[in-house]
Amino acid sequence: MAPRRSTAPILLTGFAPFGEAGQITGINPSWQAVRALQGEVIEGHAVVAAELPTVFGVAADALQRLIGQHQPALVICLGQAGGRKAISLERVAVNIDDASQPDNQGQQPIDSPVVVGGPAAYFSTLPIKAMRDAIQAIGVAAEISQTAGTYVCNHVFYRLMHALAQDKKPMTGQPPAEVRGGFIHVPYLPGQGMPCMPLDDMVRGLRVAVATAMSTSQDIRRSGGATH
Ligand code: PCA
Repeated sequence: MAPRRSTAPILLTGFAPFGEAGQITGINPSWQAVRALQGEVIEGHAVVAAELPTVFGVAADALQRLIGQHQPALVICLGQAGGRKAISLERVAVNIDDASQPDNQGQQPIDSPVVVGGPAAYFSTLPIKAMRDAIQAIGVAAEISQTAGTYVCNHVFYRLMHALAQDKKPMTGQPPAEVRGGFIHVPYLPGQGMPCMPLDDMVRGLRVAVATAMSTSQDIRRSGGATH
């Protein structure tokens, strides 16, 4: 039986190391950060942390299985974004795979849809502005990002939002549970490359972001846009 909503866990995922930075250090900061919160109770909900393979298709299938298994109240997937200097709250997932490098199984899709016939894009259903402000308020760098790229992170983000959108369709006659979902990119850890952010800052930022997602029903309206 599915757990009651009030006790449903928070599902957080990170990715396996990939690419040059991953091969050199054997680390993906997204997994390090979510692993640190495994078992912690935030706003009355226990965190379940899981590592996804950095592989098109396989990662999204694994995520869908985890959602079915845990029936979470909230799902946030995280990934590494080398070159960024702040915790990035992603606004939108696009229906395109366009890989600039092979994934961990050597796949390199170019200009193919994530879901054939799916909508062009899905917006995050997280209160990203409130989350950004809450992270900044504890002194950790945070920003709104207008693109999660077109690699495995965007792929998983899109499949997450697609799955949650499908779940909303009434199939049982029961009122559908509104499960929020979204994606956060994190910078390199020290030693992986520059710019970087200490793990402790990432974990503190993530903790407050998750708490804000659980406690904020209506996002705030303050600009998160770039000027170009
Ligand atoms: N970052 C990659 C995939 C896995 C990860 O951690 C991305 O941004 O697509």
